[in-house]
Amino acid sequence: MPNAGSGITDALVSALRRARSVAVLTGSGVSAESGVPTFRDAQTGLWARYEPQELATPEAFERDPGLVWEWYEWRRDLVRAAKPNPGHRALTELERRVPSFSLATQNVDGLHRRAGSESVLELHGNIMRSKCSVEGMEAEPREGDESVPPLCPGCGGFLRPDVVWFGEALPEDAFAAASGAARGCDVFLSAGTSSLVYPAASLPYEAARSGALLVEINPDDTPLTQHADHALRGRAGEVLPALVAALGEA
Ligand code: BV8
Repeated sequence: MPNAGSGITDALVSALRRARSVAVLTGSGVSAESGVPTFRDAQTGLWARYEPQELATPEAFERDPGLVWEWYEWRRDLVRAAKPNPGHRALTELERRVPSFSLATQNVDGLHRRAGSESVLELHGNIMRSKCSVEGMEAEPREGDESVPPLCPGCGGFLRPDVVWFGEALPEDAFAAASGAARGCDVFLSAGTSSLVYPAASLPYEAARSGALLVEINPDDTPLTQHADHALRGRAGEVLPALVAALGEA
């Protein structure tokens, strides 16, 4: 039995070895071991009195754009200081080994790409990019612009982080590609997510409905656990490398 502790069975390993197509959905739990707090653990220090879901909304930005911008600047500093962990790297290795691979992430930290993953679908955007809150196109502040938030060099409107806020639609292409991959995969891995935020959380169910083997990697239970064929208990930075290692030589 490769790694009984976390529930990695021979059946799972041989299914993964046979897989022609693997689709993955990740959440902030995968970045926790890189020092980027999960969404529910993010609110420490002066941000402790705010619910993330309250700040990550167009309404909050309308009400107090400076506060929201500062929150994202604080989170950007955490991401700048972070490095990909063995969980991120194991997914780049899996991508190399499987003929068709798709990695959809709810994370806005860009760590999958920094780990070398190529087919990354950023369902909720990327915190290190900014866009004009009026025109919507990607934009960076003018040199020396001290205003908070900084202003769009084009129209003078406020810049905002290029992320998807609650109540906003996901990028159509990325979500359509993630849905297609979920429907066409042999094995679907859900790693480090509480499976509570939609429509991303609908992807594992779409995969299961299409006959895929559903694998969840999380130290805790989620609403998805009861639907998983394999619920691997543990931290992504340990379980994902163990799973890829169990596949043996490429
Ligand atoms: C929309 C970017 C409509 C910003 C984010 C259906 C049912 C119910 C509600 C809804 C529904 N459909 C829509 C909704 C509303 C809402 C929603 O889902 N609300 C929830 C809270 C009930 N969805 C939306 O608003 C979406 N938009 O529906 O628009 C629309 C449609 C068309 C046209 C116009 C409008 C937009 C959702 C995206 C919001 N943006 N992020 C930012 O980051 O600031 S969501 C954000 O929160 C993250 O991206 C992520 O998606 C989510 C947090 O979840 P996780 O990543 O899973 O993190 P969490 O902290 O919750 O859990 C961590 C997990 O890791 C835990 O399980 C823990 O056990 C585990 N863990 C910890 N350590 C480790 C670990 N696992 C492994 N290893 C470890 N070491």
